[in-house]
Amino acid sequence: MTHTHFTSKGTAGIIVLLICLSISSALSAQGRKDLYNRLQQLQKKGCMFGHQDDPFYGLTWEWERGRSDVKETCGDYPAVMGFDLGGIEMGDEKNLDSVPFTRIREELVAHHERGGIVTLSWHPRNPLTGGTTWDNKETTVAASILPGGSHHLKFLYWMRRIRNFLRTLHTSDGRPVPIIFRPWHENNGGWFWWGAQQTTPQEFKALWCMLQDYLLCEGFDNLLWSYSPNVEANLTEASFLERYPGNDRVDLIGFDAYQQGTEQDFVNQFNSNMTVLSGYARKHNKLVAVTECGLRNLKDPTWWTRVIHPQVEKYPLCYFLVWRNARHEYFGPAPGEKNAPYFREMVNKKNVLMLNDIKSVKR
Ligand code: BMA
Repeated sequence: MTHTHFTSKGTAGIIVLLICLSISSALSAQGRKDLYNRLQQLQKKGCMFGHQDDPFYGLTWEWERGRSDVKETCGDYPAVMGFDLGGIEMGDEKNLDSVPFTRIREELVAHHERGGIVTLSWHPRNPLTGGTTWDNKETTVAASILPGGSHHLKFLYWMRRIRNFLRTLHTSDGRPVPIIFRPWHENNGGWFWWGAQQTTPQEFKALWCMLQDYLLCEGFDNLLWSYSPNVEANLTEASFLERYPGNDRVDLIGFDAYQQGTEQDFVNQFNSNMTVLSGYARKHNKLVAVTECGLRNLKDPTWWTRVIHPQVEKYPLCYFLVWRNARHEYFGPAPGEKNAPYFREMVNKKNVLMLNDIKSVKR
């Protein structure tokens, strides 16, 4: 009896697996490939500028439609816009930064339709404790949501909610929007519950695979997978690979790098880490980006032209994205700010790409 039970369960599992494999190979990930090719072409022209939450709020305004601090500073939208899914797993109406998901959908599709590139990150709550994404004390969270774990079923619901939202990200004629998808970011740090102090490399990779296999199985061939740890001291190819999910699972590699200490430390770390990443990318045909960066509140207004641009232009990067212009902290430009003329000078350079520079490169 028990034996029969196990056999039928096993058979069912194999059938599901075969169906999934045939679905994903039948789709042959065309959307993903097209986006990869477009990014590769664009990278030959220059490096795109990106901004998180660009159309939602700025230094002096909130939620008004049609506005953008970047556009109001230099006359053009950023080439790349970043949005965050944190909270979608709970069925919330707004993400962790109070942006309504309906508005995220609207702006993400609009940016794609005007010829821009979009990227999604995810700051999920802690599925074991119910705490925030930064609730980092427990080291058993990953194990609890992996298959066999006490909270696996709960996490399956969370992934279903992501799936349901991703399914709505299509153009008016029903075509899925190609998206740079960047889950489990800054995973080498210890501030998120999926960090290096909270998970073993095996657990982390299992987390990545669980989410990726689920979404592939659900038919998402429009996601380009981006792996982006934080910059770190003494990065080597071997240390980079410790938590890397594998070449067959990642299309774009990058890092998140904020200037928090001295300018010299930032520049040194940027270059030492980028040397490793771009070397690896060249050997394995991966795209490279600075997936997040910034200097909080642009304390040095010349940062754009004097610090970040000279680093970015040394490497074959497809984009660099600065974080959001929130009230309490901002990383992008805004009209009237001291940094605005330096920002304009930077985006006027031939090798920095804004929306108008990328529109003509096919979608
Ligand atoms: C952080 C800060 C937080 C924010 C989070 C997710 O870097 O900007 O205020 O909630 O990103 O966007």
